[in-house]
Amino acid sequence: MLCFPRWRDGERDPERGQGNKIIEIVWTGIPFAFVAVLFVLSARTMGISDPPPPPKPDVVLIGHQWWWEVRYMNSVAVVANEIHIPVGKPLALRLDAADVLHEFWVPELARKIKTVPGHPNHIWIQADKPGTYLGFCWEFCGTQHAWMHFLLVTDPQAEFQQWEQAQRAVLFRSLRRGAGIVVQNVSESSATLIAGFS
Ligand SMILES: [Cu+2]
Repeated sequence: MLCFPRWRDGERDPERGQGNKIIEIVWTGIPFAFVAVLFVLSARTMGISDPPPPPKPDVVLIGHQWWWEVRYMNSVAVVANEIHIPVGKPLALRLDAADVLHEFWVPELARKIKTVPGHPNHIWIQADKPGTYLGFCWEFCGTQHAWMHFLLVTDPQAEFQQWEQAQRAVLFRSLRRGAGIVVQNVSESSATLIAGFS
């Protein structure tokens, strides 16, 4: 409408106007309202899709050259290269790296997220049905990077609890055996030391 020429012979130039407050308020207010609505919608969606992590994560995942360490914070179970999670429960994962950059990725269940030495990252993960998924390290992290796969197994709640308790029992058995070996070694070396002095 503004570009359409309306000129007839003998007609005077139209009046020039400037500083029309109403027009300025309208053409500033409408885009501002659009941007404000988009901002609120985006902030709300971001909060729903990736909520802030809790102070204590459920699982800590540590990338090593070239394997994954998985620590369950509630049960103190520790496993490697096989992550189990319960179906229907969102879990907060904290991701650390022991040596170099790695990247956690389960294409069917979780987005890519880097593990950075000294800078923990966080991600929420939730499964809706039982299954087994293949996960990868997606950051070149050294000569054996291509083999740095892992399994993500989603269990029904009761099965997950059984699995977690079993892993915890394995850990405690190993610790007890380790403590026994230390005690035995200490007493053997003490005996050798005492024999050497006597
Ligand atoms: Cu890698």
